Amino acid sequence: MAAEPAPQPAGASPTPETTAYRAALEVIRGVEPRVADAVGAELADQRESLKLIASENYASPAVLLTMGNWFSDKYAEGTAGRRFYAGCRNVDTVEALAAEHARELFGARHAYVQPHSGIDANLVAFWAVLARRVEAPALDRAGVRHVGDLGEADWERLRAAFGDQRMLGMSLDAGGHLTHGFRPNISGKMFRQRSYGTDPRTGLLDYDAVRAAARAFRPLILIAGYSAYPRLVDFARMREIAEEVGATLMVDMAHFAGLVAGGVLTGDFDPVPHANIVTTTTHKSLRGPRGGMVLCDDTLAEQVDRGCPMVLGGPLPHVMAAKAVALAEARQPQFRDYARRVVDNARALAEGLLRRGTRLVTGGTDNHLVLLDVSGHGLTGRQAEAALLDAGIVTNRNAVPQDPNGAWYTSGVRVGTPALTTRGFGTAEMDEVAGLIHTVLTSTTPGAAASGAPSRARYTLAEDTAGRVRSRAAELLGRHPLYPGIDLG
Ligand code: DSN
Repeated sequence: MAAEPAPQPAGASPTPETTAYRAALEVIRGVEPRVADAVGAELADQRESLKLIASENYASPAVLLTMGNWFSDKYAEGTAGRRFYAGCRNVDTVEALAAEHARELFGARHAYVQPHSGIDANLVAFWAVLARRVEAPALDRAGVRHVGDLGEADWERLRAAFGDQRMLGMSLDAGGHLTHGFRPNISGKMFRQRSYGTDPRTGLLDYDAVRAAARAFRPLILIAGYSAYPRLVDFARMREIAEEVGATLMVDMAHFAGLVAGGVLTGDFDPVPHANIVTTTTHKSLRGPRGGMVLCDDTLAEQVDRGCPMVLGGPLPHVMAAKAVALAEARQPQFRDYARRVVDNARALAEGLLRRGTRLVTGGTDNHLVLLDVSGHGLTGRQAEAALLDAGIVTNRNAVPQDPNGAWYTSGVRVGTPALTTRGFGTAEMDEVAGLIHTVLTSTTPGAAASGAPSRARYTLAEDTAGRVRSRAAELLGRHPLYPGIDLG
């Protein structure tokens, strides 16, 4: 990991991280020992499992430590230099630093680092695009103060003020995200949504089909980005399509921000020069604290900066400070090496799975994630996810295109390499991980419900197989200790 000290030899004096965390846990233990125990147990769990959740990572001790301080006590609505509260000079410093690092790292004109999550970042972006469209008087006529206060009748009034606004995004089963206009998310209430999918023969994005959908639907926002698509997206082509139909191109790069920051996704595959507005989380491949961020051009900057209080609660200054630290880390040359290794590892994992006979959506990967179609093993995603967890391999089930098992049981399992790459795993080890996954999938048999009918949740995996996989995983994990400088005693 970046800036990680070597493991401590026995008898050596504790590292600063060890001292810091032991002291912190002692203080917490004095108030609620069960929380201190849970914090310690979480470190043990993370150390002992093969973390393959594509959206997770391990932030550096510097990033983690930056979040635990008195910045948490401060209200700071507004933006640096224009606050609704007094006493924000230190918050101004960290917010401005985070924004400056973000602009430099991504080559963006403007950066807004307040969003608390990816959903929040997307909401800020939607709002900015809508607000630029209709301007403040229409918002006032609709009586909008805070989205959280709106009831269904308010939405009707609001939609009337905005007109019939439309969003075109990637379908969920092709790898799109709930916040890209789907009904369970507020974006599905703000916009009429239509989806573009992938080519059923190849699983790849079909730009001609996206163009045809955009011409027919004429969206206000064309949204690109994904949480389960294992290939590159050509953002230059997406911009051309957006321009042709007068849409704003928004890219949600939450999953692959680290690959953009690390210079792996460049040219047509770097969203920042092509999109009008880009959103991201900061905790996935970017390896920062849990949070979000918006990058945009000058035309949207003023509306984006109104994210709080328009749609966001008060900023989290301790997290903005940690974003500044993480973004500073991502500007170091080692981060470029990390990003390249994430992709090399994903490719090695994909090749190892394919060689052993597991089906992959699109037949491989170009980024940090791999989507397994486990139906060839006679399993649902839910059965596979649970069996893998029994063997110490943490993944998440995910729909595959046109999934007959729907979004709950699914036919897929999504895996990704950002976390294990941070631990130091290389391509040969990822091939071994592919072997462990394959062993579990081929050793798991689907179970039956109490009625005798096939179950989409029950399964059997022999304990000795799970144990063998766990012990080989432990050997691999032992080569790359997590947070080697932290010894909780
Ligand atoms: N929950 C994230 C993921 O796992 O991809 C996306 O929001």
